[in-house]
Amino acid sequence: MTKVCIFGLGYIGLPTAAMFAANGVEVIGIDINDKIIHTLINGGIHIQEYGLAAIVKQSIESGFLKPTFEPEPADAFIIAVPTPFYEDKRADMRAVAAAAEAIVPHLRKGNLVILESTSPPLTTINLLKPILEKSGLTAGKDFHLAYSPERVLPGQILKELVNNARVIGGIDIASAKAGQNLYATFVKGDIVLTDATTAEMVKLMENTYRDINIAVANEFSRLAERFGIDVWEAIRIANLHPRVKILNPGPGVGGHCISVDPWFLVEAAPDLTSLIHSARQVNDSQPAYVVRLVLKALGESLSNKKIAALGLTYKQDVDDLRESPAVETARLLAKHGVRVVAFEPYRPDAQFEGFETSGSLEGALVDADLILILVGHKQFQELTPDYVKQISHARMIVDSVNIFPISIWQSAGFRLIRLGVGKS
Ligand code: SAJ
Repeated sequence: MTKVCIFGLGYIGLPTAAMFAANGVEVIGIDINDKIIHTLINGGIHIQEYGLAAIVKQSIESGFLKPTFEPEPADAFIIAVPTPFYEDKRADMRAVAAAAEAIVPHLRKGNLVILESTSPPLTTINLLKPILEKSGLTAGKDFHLAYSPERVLPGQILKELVNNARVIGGIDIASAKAGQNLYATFVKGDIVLTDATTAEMVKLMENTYRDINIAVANEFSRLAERFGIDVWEAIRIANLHPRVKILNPGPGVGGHCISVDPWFLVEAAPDLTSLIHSARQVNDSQPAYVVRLVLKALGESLSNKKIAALGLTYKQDVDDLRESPAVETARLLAKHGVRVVAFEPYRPDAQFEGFETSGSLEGALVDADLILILVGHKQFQELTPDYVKQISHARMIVDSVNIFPISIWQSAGFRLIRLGVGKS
């Protein structure tokens, strides 16, 4: 296969496009957002991801990657557009359907169509196939159709795209094999073939499993506070057991994957998903839990108090703000009447409804009464008591991600309150 059309130049589509282009495949990269297309054409990039800017620039300069709005006939079509949810948590599949419709006029015999976007079970067969067959061609007979979930971790996307095992679920064996043939261009990990619905479930199960594991860690943190112990110490010791791997509590679960995907299963089979549903509710209520911790620390009078909220992205050392529990926490806190000034080093210019932001760490810290750590960015891990003392009179810290060593900060005169620590 020498020419591929990729729909969606976001966190997955763009790195995938660049990997194909870097390996000599002609890539037509399609996006509906003209800011993205123009940024790319002009040598820039709209995503911060380690190593990505260089490989994208090189691919565009070499002519192998062409960012544009319109698809062209190609050997393969890959759909990597977002699948968010509506307010009521139902999957919003409009972008997938629109990409499929855009493929129809260009679909030829022998083509391969692959869906990468995380989707509810049966999407490939029940949503994608009928749209593509409007072309007059039959899936499985005239063209190949497969689902191949992206499974890369933001922050390590390029490495994981190449080295992770890649699942390819075909609507038949020939479709799965065509997918294998395509991804073997750059994938060094195992390529595992299965059917389309199994591949859809694999992706949803992976992220749901992680969500539930984080939910139990969050519930453990609440129990630890009630019973006067340090959850971080308890988890460390429990994880010495050879078959236990508890994840970390925190302000909640964000991002466009783990906080979204389990809802696809709840929507598809509400009668079978009470555990999955509860885990989502536990993780979604975690910002309110952190807020309670802060309010308790501040005491009675909240007006005239300023909180420096450090970190707004959905996790450490990425620039992605989607579904971020840190943003939700800052917003909830501000609703209680305290002044919240947040600083996000990866998005210093971002603005939010409901609370203030500062373009610099100093701007957030100055005049603050309490420092709230919401994301464990490396920059915050490196903060020292001496530095903070120079800038701020705040001597109270609420650390929701456990990045500040208690002994160092307490001996420097700070009151450090950590999520999940009853003794504090
Ligand atoms: N989090 C915790 N505690 C933890 C680990 C994570 O509270 O112990 C929080 C993070 O802070 C973040 C959220 O969970 O808010 C999700 O972060 P993550 O690092 O667990 O996962 P994502 O969303 O960045 O990427 C996940 C990955 N899936 C799994 O690890 C099973 C990745 O491999 C997927 O490709 C990606 O979802 C996706 O696109 O679906």
